[in-house]
Amino acid sequence: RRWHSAEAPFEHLNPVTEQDVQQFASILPPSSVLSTLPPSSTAASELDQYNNDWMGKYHGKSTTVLKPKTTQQVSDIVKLCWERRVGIVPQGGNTGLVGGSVPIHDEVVVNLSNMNKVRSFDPVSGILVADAGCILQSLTDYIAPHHHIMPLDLGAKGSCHIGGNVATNAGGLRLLRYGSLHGSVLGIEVVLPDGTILDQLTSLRKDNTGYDLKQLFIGAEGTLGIITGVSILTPPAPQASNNVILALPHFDNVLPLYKEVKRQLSEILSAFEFIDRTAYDLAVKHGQGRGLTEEEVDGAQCFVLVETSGGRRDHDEEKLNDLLESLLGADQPLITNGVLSQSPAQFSSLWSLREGVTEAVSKEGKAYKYDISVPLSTFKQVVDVTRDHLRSKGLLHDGAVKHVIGYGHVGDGNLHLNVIAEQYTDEIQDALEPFIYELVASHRGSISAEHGIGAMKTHALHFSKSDVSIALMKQIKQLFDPRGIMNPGKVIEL
Ligand code: FAD
Ligand code: S2G
Ligand code: ZN
Repeated sequence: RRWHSAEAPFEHLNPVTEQDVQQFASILPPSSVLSTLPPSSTAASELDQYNNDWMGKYHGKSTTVLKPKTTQQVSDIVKLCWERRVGIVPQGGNTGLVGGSVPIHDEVVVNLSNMNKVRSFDPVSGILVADAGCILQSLTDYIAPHHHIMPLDLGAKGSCHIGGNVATNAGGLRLLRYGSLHGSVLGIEVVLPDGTILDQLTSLRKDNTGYDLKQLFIGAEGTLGIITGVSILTPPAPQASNNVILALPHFDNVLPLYKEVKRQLSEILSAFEFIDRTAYDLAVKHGQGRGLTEEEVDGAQCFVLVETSGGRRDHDEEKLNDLLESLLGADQPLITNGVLSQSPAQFSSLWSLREGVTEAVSKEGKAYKYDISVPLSTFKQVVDVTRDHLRSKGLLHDGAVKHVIGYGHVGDGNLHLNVIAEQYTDEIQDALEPFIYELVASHRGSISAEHGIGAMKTHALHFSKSDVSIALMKQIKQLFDPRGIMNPGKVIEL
């Protein structure tokens, strides 16, 4: 944030006062008002979990966290902030990774955790209508007995909210099979910056009546309004899921492997995830899933996790076994080994090797995360060029940068380039930015594939969006939030 005047969006905003807290207390039950200001008397330390992001990289100084239970309460709160020109940070599970979910200064945090009711589920159509504060895993558990699954899955499922997922247009591990939230979200209910409730919570598969307004809020990261309800189409649960981890001797084999796996598995392919060797070793080191044997990983430069989801376990297993046989039996095998899960426990353990990388990274050190879209063929080169760049700056050693790793969603062209350091320092930050953004732009990629812009990348939007696009985004922000109270300092630099 040292790159641009983060102060600009805050010049016209007011801090929360005791009178405001009294007003909030007249709208919400006492348990929903956590403030260090009277009449509430919350200790500042109790607000830490709301003021600090998941990585411990972004820190706010909010004095007041509000936890409404109803849409009307959200509307009344927002109306008050609108009139008082008090900044608001909408917050879900606070698992965001770009600093979007915590205050930059002392904005009010509106945390949706208390809005966690399922409003309806139709077991025939699979259409689920839920409060924004429902945790993704809770919704998964709720619809499982009805033989449906959520159309997205991500490592943060135990904490992230469906409202936060929609606000960030989260991608995740199932996008390859079930597509983006821009397709699966059918409707949303949003409280606009002036407190107006926009009820677009339709459950219609088709509704071609005017501009599709909900799309504006999907991925807006809380800068255009607070999502209070989501209507989403959930797919039928596969009768059988299986997975296999493949060890590759060279990264260059990933593309031909992806092509072959798509050809052979076709409609049952549901995930194709890449993990480089260091990412794999860190996942095993930090207990994220049972690793393969020394012999199975011998000489592997990277790994691919393949998941199938189909209608017949025996049919799918036959396809997977044929795939493995053909891969291992080829004249120039693309893989050195493959381990097919033989039990639900092993299925989860193989997934943990991929899903647990984020946790492992955060246990290993302080992560500089670059969630980027670049051509599949450049995944390894981008990681290697970044590592060489840090080495040329004398920063690649213990005490500064420990590792530079790559993993991610191959089918989405989405690489998670993570630089793991002992500490967050200006020297490392300045070595990485704008270097990485220029590298992404040289590949005509995107500086943010799925995690969004947040506070982290507002100054870098121009690497992936034209001036015309950014000007239109600013006009949309101006239209919905002319007083700039909704998540100020995030996504768009006004
Ligand atoms: P928060 O972090 O609370 O907020 C995120 C943003 O959304 C903020 O800008 C916030 O203001 C806004 N927001 C939250 N709730 C609302 C609301 N109700 N209305 C309006 N705005 C709102 N992301 C991926 O895309 N793919 C992954 O595979 C993935 N894996 C992850 C794995 C781990 C272990 C972790 C920690 C994070 C991962 N993430 C991933 C990032 C993060 O989980 C997602 O961005 C997630 O969608 C955030 O949801 P949340 O409820 O935690 O939102
Ligand atoms: C993933 C999680 C965040 C990260 O694991 O797919 O989106 O960069 C990431 O570790
Ligand atoms: Zn991801």
